[in-house]
Amino acid sequence: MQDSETRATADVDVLVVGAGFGGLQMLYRLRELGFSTQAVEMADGVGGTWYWNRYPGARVDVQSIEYSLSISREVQDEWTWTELMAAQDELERYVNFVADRLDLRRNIKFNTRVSSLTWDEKAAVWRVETDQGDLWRARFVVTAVGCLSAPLEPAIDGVGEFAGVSLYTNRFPKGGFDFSGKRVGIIGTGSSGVQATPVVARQAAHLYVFQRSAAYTVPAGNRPWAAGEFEALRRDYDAIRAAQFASPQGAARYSAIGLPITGGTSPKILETPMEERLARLEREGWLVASPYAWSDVRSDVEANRAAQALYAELVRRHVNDPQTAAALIPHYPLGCKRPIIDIGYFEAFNRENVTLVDLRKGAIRQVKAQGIETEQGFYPLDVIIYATGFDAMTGALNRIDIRGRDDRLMRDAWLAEGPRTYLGLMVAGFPNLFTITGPGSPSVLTNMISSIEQHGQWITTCLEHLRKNGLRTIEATQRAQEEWVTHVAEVAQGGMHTHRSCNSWYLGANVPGKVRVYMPYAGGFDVYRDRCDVIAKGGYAGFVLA
Ligand code: NA7
Repeated sequence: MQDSETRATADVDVLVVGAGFGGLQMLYRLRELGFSTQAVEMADGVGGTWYWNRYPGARVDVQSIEYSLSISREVQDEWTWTELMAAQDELERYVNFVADRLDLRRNIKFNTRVSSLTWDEKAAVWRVETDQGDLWRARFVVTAVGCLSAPLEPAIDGVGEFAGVSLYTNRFPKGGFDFSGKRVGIIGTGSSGVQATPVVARQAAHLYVFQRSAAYTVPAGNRPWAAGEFEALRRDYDAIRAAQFASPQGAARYSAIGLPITGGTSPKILETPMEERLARLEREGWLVASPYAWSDVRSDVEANRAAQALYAELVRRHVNDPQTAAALIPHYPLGCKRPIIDIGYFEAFNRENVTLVDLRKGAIRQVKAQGIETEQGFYPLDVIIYATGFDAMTGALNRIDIRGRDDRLMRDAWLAEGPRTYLGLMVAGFPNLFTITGPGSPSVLTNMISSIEQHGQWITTCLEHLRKNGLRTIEATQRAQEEWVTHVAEVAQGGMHTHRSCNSWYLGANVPGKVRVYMPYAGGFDVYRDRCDVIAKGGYAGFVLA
C-alpha cells in the first residue's frame, strides 16, 4: 500500500473550502453529478457569513426570497421566510435546514482550517493540508471562502489591555450578549456598526459610537409579510429566479441596497431645480438620496455633491441635536462605499443614552484598561464592540498558502499588484483551482447568492465537460487573465466608487498597505454571466484544457 505522499490517485475529485452558502451549493451540485467531494469548514457549523456575524441587528440587505438557494425544489417549497429581509438567526436556521434537507453534513469536516493548497505537477492533483493535520489529494479545488470573511484586526493601540469585555461583530459570541446596565463603546460605522447601534442602544446603560467616517445609510423598509404574500411569491419562484439571474445586480425585485433601481431613466439632479429636488425629497424621503435616484450622481462630482446635500437634509430632519446631525453627515461621495440599510439608526442618536464620538474632531489614541482614550478625552467603558471590518475579497484566499506551478505563492503577486484572475474564477498558474466569487467577478456588487450560484453552475458544467472529454486539467492563460484584469479596471473607471476622494474596502483602502485596486467586476452581473456562458459554450476560450 502506498502512503498518502506517493499515492498516484486523488482521494477526492473535488475539495471545497468553506461551508457557507457557496460551499454548500457546490457540494450539492457536485454530489448530484457523481463527483466525490470533501468540504472543509473552519467553524463548527454551516453558514459562513451568517455563522460568524451574529451581532445584534445583523440582517441581510436583499429580500430573503432572493437571498436563498434555487438549487433544490424541495428546499424552496418547504422553507418559509417570515419577513422581507431576514435577520441573522433566521438565515442561520435556513442554511442549517439546507444542509440537513440535502444531507450535506456527511461530507463536511468542521473545526478545520485549510492551511495550504499545493499543486502537484506530476500527479496533477492538489495537496490539501489543514491545521488539524489532514492531508487530502484532490483533482480539483473550489474555494468558497467568502468575500467578507477575513476579519481585519483593529489597528488601535492597547486593544489587548482592556479589562472589560471585548466583542467583535465578525465573530460575535453564540447566544448573544446582555448589554443591560453596561457602558458600551462601539468602534466602526460600516454596515455592522450601523445595524448594531440601535439594538445595543436599547439595552445598554450608555452607548458611545466611535465614528471615523459617517455612513450613507437608509431605512431598510423591512417588514413581516402581509397575509398570503409569501405564499404568492413562492408560487412565482420560477419567474423571480429567472428575473434575478437576468438582472444587472442578481436581484429581481430590489437592488442590493434594498431600494428599487431606476437608474438610467432617472432625471439628472443638476438639471432639476432646487424646488423640485426638495419636492421629490418630500415625496420619496430617503429614496431621493440613493445613487440611483438621479442618472448623473454616480459619475459627476458636482451632481454627487447636490445629492449629498439632499442626504444631509434628511439626516438633519431625523437627528434632533444639530451638532450630532452635522457629525453624522459624510464627507465623501455618495456611492463610494457599499450602501447600508438600517433600522432606526439615526433615531438611536435621539436617545439620552447614546453619544456620538466624532473621531474627525480627535482620533482614538489608545484602548486602556478602563476604556478608550481619544484626543478629545477619555471614555470609561465596560464593553467595547469592534465593528472594524474585513480584509475584503482577497483576505481569505491570501491567508491560505496556495502554491501553484513552479511553487509560486498566489498571494505574492496579489499583495504586490492586487488580485489577478480570469473572470474571478481561475488564476493563471493555478490549474484546477476555482474561486467562487473571486476578485474580478461581480460578487459583492450583486446579490451574493446569485453570484455564488452562477459560479457554482459554471464550475460544475466545466467539470462535466472535462470528465466527458477525458481531460485532466483546466487553467487560465496568462494572456486571458491580463486582458480580464485590464477590462475589470476599465469598467471600474469613471464612477464615484473609484474617485480619488473615495476610500472603501472595494479598493482595499481599509487595509494598511493594501494595493489600491477596485476588486469586483463592475460591468454588471447579466453582462458577466453572458460572457461566462459564451466562453463555456465556445470551448473555454482563454483556458488551456489538457
Ligand atoms: P466596514 O464596512 O469595513 O466598516 C468598518 C468600520 O470600522 C468603518 O466605519 C471604519 O471606518 C471603521 N474603522 C476601522 N478601523 C477603525 C479604527 N482603527 N478606528 C476607528 N474606526 C475604524 O465593515 P462592516 O463589518 O461594517 O461591513 C462590512 C460589509 O459586510 C458591509 O459592507 C456589508 O456588505 C456586510 P472608515 O470608514 O474606514 O473610516
